Amino acid sequence: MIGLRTLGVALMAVILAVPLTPAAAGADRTATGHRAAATRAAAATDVLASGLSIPWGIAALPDGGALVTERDSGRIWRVKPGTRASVVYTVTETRPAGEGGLLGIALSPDFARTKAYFIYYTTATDNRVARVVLGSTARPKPIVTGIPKGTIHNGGGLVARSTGYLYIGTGDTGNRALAQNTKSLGGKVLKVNLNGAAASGNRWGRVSSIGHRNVQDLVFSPGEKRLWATELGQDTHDELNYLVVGGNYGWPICEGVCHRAGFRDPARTWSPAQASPSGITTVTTGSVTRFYVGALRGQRVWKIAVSGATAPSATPKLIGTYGRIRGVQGRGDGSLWIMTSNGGGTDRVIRLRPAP
Ligand SMILES: [Ca+2]
Repeated sequence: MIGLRTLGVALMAVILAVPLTPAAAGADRTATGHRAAATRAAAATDVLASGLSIPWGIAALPDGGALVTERDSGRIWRVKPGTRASVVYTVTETRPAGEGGLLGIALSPDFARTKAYFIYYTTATDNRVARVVLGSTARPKPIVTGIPKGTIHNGGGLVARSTGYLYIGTGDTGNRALAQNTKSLGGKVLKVNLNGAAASGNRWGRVSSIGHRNVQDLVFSPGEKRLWATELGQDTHDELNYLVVGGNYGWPICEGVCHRAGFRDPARTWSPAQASPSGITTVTTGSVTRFYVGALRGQRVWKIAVSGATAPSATPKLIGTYGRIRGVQGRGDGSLWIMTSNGGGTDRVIRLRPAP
């Protein structure tokens, strides 16, 4: 009996050991471990800065940080994971009122050498774009002045192209006739050289495209192949537009998709309740790029598949999770930074890793 029992124990040990051979057990544990890590990563959110009020523009810095503008205070914050956010500059000549104030920000294409960046802000007399050097206390050097200002529809988006152009999104300031007036800088996308002079190829001086109501932000697709912009519509149609030089985007004659000769239809529209789209960015993971748009009234982030000049699908993410969302910034590590826009010193810069 003892011998049989010993044999039985030995057999049981063999049976138990079969699935636990070192190779099989190791592979199993590794796979499970990866799944667990992926699950944790999907839920990873880090508050990178808090206590802000209406952060508006964000520009990624090459060191993994970012510059963030605060609309009403005129402050520019440096935000970086693992460090405390700090004010690096204050735009004292901005005069915030309504939707005006310190708005967009973009690094100059020669930032690595010059540490220069551009800001869009409202003054006592206009909206303007100026050049600032990180680390310098010198006053902003204006490169484009005379963009119409108002208490609403001040535009404010900026994006630079590596080949030396700056694109500027403006608004109609509530005076809708400006959008079709090619002599006004309001309700337009401007394309200028880094010194503010009109870029070659524009049809109307600094004006690249017309018929915009209130351009919020701009972003290039990977490889700078195409330029995209978010635009706030009136009552029915917010827009995602693929921009071309010389294009007429319809406002105020046409809002949303009109199928009308001479006007460019948006690639995508939303109702303002679902969207009120503001910041736009891209996140590339492997060979796949997705666009992300922060929604103010919609209190969400839209994840958008873009194919060529079309945007075939859009998926809402984070509905209601953080309140109003304005600035968004994709990062090379596959994460997405978002900025809330709830006001009262409650706003945050949050990293979602990976992008939702
Ligand atoms: Ca339009």
